[in-house]
Amino acid sequence: MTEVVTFDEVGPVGLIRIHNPPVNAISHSVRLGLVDAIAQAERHSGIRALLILSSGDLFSAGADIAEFDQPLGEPSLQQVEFRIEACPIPVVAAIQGLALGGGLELAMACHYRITHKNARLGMPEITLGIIPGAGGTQRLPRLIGARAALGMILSGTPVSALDAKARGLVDEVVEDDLREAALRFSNHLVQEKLGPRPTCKRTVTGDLDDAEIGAALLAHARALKGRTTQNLVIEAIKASRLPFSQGIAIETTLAQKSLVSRESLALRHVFFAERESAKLSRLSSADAKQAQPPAIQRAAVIGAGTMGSGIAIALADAGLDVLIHDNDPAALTRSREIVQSTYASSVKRGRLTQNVAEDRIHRIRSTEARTEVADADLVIEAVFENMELKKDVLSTLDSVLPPERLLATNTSTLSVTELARATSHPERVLGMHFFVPAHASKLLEIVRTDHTSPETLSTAFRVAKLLKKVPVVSRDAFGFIGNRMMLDGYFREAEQLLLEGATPAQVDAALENFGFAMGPQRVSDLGGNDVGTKARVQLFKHENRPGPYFVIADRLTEMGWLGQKTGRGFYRYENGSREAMPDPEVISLIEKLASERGIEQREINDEEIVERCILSLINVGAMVLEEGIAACAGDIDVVWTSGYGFPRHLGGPMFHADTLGLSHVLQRIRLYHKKLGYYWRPAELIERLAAADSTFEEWDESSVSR
Ligand code: T1G
Repeated sequence: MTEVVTFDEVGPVGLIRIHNPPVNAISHSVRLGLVDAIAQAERHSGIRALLILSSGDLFSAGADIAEFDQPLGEPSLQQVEFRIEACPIPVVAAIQGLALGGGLELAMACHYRITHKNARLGMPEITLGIIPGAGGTQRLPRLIGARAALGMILSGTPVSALDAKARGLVDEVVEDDLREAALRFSNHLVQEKLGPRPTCKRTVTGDLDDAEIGAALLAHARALKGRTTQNLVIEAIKASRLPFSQGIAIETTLAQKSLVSRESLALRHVFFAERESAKLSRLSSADAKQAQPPAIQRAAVIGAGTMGSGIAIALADAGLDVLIHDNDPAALTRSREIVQSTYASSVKRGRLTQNVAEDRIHRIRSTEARTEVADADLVIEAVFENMELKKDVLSTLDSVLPPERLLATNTSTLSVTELARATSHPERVLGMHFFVPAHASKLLEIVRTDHTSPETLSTAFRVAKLLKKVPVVSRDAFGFIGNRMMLDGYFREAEQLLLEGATPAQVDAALENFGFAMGPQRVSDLGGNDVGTKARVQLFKHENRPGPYFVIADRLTEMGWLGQKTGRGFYRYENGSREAMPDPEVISLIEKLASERGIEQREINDEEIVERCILSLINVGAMVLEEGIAACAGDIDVVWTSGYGFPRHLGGPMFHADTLGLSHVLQRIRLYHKKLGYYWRPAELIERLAAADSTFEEWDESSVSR
């Protein structure tokens, strides 16, 4: 009996417990343990029912994803499930917390399911680019019907215990002690002589015609844009109409196909890269590992603009008491309105109850007195992107805030090191760069300076975990990781393509077809073209960039065409709508700017647009790596997939580069270097890795030992 599975007898009930922290993943040793336990129970004549449950907060997070890249050890989860299903005595699964993927498949192979009321049950495989491969596409339709099963597997989002009961996925929902309730349930089966109830023997209810499949795909179109796994899911669920043994054979083939797909390799890369970027231990010295971050209950935000208000909401959502400060009472009023309307729409969408929304609104208090923040456990400054103004704010805060408290700035482009110099305790200062909308965007770029102390860094990681954000650490440099790559690579090249003859609509459409949520010109109009212009003004105080460098966006800013907020930018926006309308005046302006620079305009196809924008992103990404601004390529992929809308199913720019092959990437960059000049010079790191026929992934692995 392996230590990850134990077997006990409680009267006539055999109690099988999975204990594989942190998430009870169904690893090879768990599968071996389950089969051993069932065999033991079958040898024991007094055992009349079996109960499977888990230790810890959750039933199981599914198959062990870390095992996917190795040959699968026998027994497979499917074989374990066949064993359970064929058991001559009833087998009950007792679910607490979460039952996901293979964890839910294991429970569906049991004859009965009982769950705690707070549990959630789901099939998130599609978020990893795979289809359920342990009977999920065959047993789920038999339990809840083909249409509901398709919806659950395409969304990947868990359902609540009550919803699962209503759909027929579980037999009972309990309020109190799950183990006791499950034992009562199992004993009831014994007393009532209720035997096994193999799910595989059930028939699938409800038809699934093309219209319903089309409707289900439409419902998940945004999340599944550019993806293919959904086609395999549909094929597998259609097979659930066949006899079980035929359907499960088809599922196995399709699951194997999905497992080796590029889409799944990319999504699994992002899954683990997000967990790696959240590990402070990876980045820091011994003493940082010891640093125990202080408790955080009260937070303060300075600046009640859109970002400040969004950050305040994120902090309140994490259960903190928040003080938001601004000198301008009108700004505080507007902020209040933003807070109330944000929560009102969350209630309207059923994401929050009215009570929870009201509690969170009350957690956010506003003040005009900057000194009132002295009691806060952390302060985040989010005032206007201006060096002098931010320095003034930070020095005032520094004078009222006890020296051990974290002082963060939400600057997106200014030097955090220079800002920290305005304080007497630069060791407690760092950047906390939130992304629009601050309460919903997953990414938090944490910017450390050479002075930032390990304690301050670990507190920032603690805050990120509290806010359920994905933290990525950047060294302090212009634009940090994301904005540097966006400005010096991706956006810069998009502008160059406009000067050479492409239109904003063509460039945006090409990159949206590639998989970006929104193209560069539309993003610029959404954020405000002036934001980029101001960032460049700051940049040019310290660094230079060979021209043309954003001549179009800066001219639009000069003309007050700032984007959505002024009704025109790269596009026109009629009467406050968000729909981007092509603007012939912008096209003529671009033609004029191009001819002033002797740039001849020509037809440009979408392939060239995508290649140039993506390769420049990769090239600058490699420079960010070799300059030590990002700790590893995986971090860059996390930044771009969780903060800048780079398609997750391509794994992020650096993973995508590895997929393209670095020799090919280098060859193409050299071509553009020859054609377009200095700013296309290949990053040395790409030259080195290509020469060694290596990859960014291998570079990351070796960086652990560097
Ligand atoms: N396998 C292996 N490791 C896993 C894992 C899994 N399924 N789930 C989590 N981990 C690790 C994770 O890498 C981290 O490790 C630690 O556990 C804590 O995770 C046959 C084939 C459950 C909601 O997609 O969504 O079943 O970084 O930091 O924020 O059809 O983890 O500490 O070393 O994320 O509390 C389907 C994936 C698998 C669920 C918990 N299951 N996991 O979130 O902790 S495919 C999933 C999650 C499958 C079958 C198919 C989340 C969580 P480390 P964490 P968390």
